[in-house]
Amino acid sequence: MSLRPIIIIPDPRLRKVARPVERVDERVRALMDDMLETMYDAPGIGLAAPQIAEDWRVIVLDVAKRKDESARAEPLRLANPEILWASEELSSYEEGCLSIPDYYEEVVRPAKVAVGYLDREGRKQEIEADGLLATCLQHEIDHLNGVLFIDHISRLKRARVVKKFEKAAKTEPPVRKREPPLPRPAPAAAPAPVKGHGAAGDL
Ligand code: K1U
Ligand code: ZN
Repeated sequence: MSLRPIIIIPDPRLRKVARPVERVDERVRALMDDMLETMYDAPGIGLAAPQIAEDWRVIVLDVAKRKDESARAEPLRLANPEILWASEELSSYEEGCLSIPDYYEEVVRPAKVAVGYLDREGRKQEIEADGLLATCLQHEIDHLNGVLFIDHISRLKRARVVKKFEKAAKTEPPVRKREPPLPRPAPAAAPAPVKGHGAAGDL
């Protein structure tokens, strides 16, 4: 498994319609595993293959850790996901996107969905979702069609955020900036003996 760089807007690869997977083979499984590792590391609750510049209809999700970091991982790996049904009832959620770092906005989408897909073994599956999982599935499937969550917000807000990232792209490399790792604590060294302050029992 390996960590992959996440591309950010205005990278044109985020606007392409991704190719369907013909067969879930070892290469697709390796891609799914790389994507999960990259998503957990980001950290995020979902990731679509185009976000790591892979032109395949593959998404991964794990919404279990959204509220509770210590919750057990519940990874989902989906190839060729398709929305089979969406509720008329709508819900609003403040969404973010790893390809649009540090920008959050309310998005209104169907509250419940049924999604068909191929799992890690290439078996046909169906999942019914509501709440955050329904939101995240729709966000990730949008990525496979070159659609970003900012396409669901007002034209004015979208123009503002796109302009900001276009300006940054002229001066910075087009991958998501990562926080530098925290400095490791220095290995505990034996305290130097202080003359005249020896505790009772010192040799
Ligand atoms: O597709 C992506 O860019 C991932 C995105 C998924 C998503 C988030 C919120 C609503 C719908 C879809 C993210 O994961 S953004 C980061 C995020 O939500 C998060 C960050 C830290 C801890 C937990 C979640
Ligand atoms: Zn996204």
